[in-house]
Amino acid sequence: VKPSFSDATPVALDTPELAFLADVQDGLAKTQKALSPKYFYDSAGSDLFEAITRLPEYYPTRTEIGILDRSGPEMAALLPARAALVEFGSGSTNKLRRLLRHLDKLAAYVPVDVSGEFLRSQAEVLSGDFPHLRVEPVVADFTRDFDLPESLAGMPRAGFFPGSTIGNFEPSEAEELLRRFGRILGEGAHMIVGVDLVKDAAILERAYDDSAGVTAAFNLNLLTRINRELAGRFDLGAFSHRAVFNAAASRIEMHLVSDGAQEVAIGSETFAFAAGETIHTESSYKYTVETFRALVERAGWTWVQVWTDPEGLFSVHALRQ
Ligand code: AVJ
Repeated sequence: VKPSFSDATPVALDTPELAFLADVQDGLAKTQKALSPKYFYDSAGSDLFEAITRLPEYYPTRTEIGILDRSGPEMAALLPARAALVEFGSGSTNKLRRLLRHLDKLAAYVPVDVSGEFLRSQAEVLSGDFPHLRVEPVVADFTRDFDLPESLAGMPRAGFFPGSTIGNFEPSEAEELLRRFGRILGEGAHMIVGVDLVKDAAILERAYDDSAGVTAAFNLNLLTRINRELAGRFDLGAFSHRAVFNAAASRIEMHLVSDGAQEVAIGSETFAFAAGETIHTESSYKYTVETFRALVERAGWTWVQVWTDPEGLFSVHALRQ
């Protein structure tokens, strides 16, 4: 059901659009206005994110791939033979391929994502290149508990959570996420997690505010999506992208800054912005090996090993239940 706000037809209360509207109105009603980064990834936002991963300033993706290429055999040696590899939030498959190349004894690959059609398209791509690999896509939101398919019963489990996606969560939420992954994967499971490392603020800020303006477009696209899907009236020319390293919280923050005082209507509500007031659209937490190890252990996992790149920009950790 696509609720159009012009006509009076009643709509079901649990449509994704109304959840989106409720999240946006709640977020903009906060003293520090905020929107959830999960809403970045409409089709335009996903394309912009793919472009971000290729930017010279955005080092995480290429650096993580380098670590997986170089140290994949050691990671593979740590994982049990004939395991089911569960990827939480299956992004583009190129990181996975780096790991798969070394996992010739894998019993199954289980991509988990909220988007069913994305999963199906990725499964087709993979089965083309790995014809002997059993692929079992699972449509689920990994921020909630879910059960793995019965067909995996008896297989040792390994989790894969690359890209420093864990950095999008507050540390307390990241701990809860790892605890949940432990429940979902079960006793004796292993995990491989990608984590971006703390570094010079200028390098971090450039990675989230590139000279070509692709990250700015990615951030502003959220307002375009709200205008399109929620009858929002954002004037995109009156908001600016800002990326700042909050050293106290050890996180990059992305904001959309209101250039002047303005009011924005969204559906039946209106939101006032003072000049310079911001919407906090994303946090990307940066860890040291030690602070991430401590988080892993608080979440009930045993930290096993870490691999980094020569410049120490990024890290890939192996954990065990
Ligand atoms: C996909 C969440 C890992 O936090 O680095 C990239 C998203 N935001 N540039 C990140 C992102 C701005 C990315 N994650």
